[in-house]
Amino acid sequence: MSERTKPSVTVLGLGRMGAAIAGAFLGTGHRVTVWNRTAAKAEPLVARGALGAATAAEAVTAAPLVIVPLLGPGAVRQALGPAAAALPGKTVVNLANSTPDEAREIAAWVAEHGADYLDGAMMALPQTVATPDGFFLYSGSREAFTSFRPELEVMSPAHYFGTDPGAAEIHDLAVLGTGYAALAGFLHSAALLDSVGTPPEVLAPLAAQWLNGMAAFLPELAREAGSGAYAEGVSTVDLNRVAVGNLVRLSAAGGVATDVHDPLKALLDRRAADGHGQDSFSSVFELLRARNT
Ligand code: FVH
Repeated sequence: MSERTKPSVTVLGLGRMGAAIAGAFLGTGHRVTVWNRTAAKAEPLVARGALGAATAAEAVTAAPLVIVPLLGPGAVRQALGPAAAALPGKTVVNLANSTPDEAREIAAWVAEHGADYLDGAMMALPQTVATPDGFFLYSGSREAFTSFRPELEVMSPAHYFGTDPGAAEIHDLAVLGTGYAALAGFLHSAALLDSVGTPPEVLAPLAAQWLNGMAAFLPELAREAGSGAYAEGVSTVDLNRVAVGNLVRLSAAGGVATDVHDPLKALLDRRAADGHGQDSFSSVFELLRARNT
C-alpha cells in the first residue's frame, strides 16, 4: 500500500492558537504556509521553515488545506474576503469561536466561493495544542473531515458532530460554559480566602482535587438529567441549599461579592419552594431547560 503524501497546509492567523498550530505542523514535517495581519508574528515560524505569504490570497493559493484560527467571525470574513478568488477547490477549516449561526453563514459564503468547509472548535489552550490534553470539535463537510483527518489530528484529537456547520460551535459553547462556571467559582473562592489573608495559591491544589472528583460525578449527573429520575440522587437540593446558602452568607458578611453563587442559590430555593427539596441536585436542570421558559 502506498504511503499517503502529506498535504501542504496554510495557517491563516498567527495569534496564540495559530502560532501553536503552525508550529505543530512544522513539527510533523508538513509544508506550512503562514499569513497574519500583523506580519511580524510570522517571523519566528518562517525562521523554523514555514513559508511566509504576503497576503491572505497568496496563503490560500499555496495549499489545499486552509486552517483559520482567527479571533472571531469578523476577522475570518476580513481575512478570507480578499482571498475569495483563491478559494475554489480548497478546504477551509474555520477554528474561530463563534455562534452556530455565524458558523453557518461563513460556511454558506465559503461554499458559494467553491470551497469545502469544516467548522472547528478548539478545546485546547495554546500550550495544549498537539498534546493529549487538548481536543478539537468539528462539524460540516464529512468528506473534509475524513480526507484531512490525519492533519486535524496533528492539532489535537478530533471529534466530528455531523454535517451542520453550527454543531461544533454549540458543543464548544456547552463545554466552555461548564468550564467558565467552575473558573468563576474558583475566583470567588479565591476572593473569599483573600478576605482572611490566604493567597490563591493555597486554594489551587485543593480546588483542583475537588474538581477532579466533580468531573467523575458528571456521568451520574448526566444520567439523572437525561432520564428525569431525580429520586435516588446522593446529593439533594435541600442539602446543597444549606451549603450554597452558607457560602453566600459568609461571603456577604466578609464583604466578598456574591454574584457568582446568587443565581445558583435562587435556583435551589425555587426548586425547594416547588416541593423538590429531596430531589437530586441535578434536578435544577428542570428549571434551566428551554421547554420550561
Ligand atoms: N487563547 C485561548 O486561551 C483560547 C483557547 C481556546 C480557543 N480560543 C479561541 O481561539 C481563537 C484564537 O484565539 P487566540 O488565543 O489565538 O487569539 P489571539 O492571540 O488574540 O490572536 C487573534 C488572531 O486573530 C487575528 N485577527 C484579529 N482580528 C482580525 C481582523 N480583523 N483581521 C485579520 N486578523 C485578525 C490576529 O491578528 P493580529 O492581531 O496578530 O494582526 C491574530 O492572528 C479565538 O476564537 C478564541 O476564542 C482561544
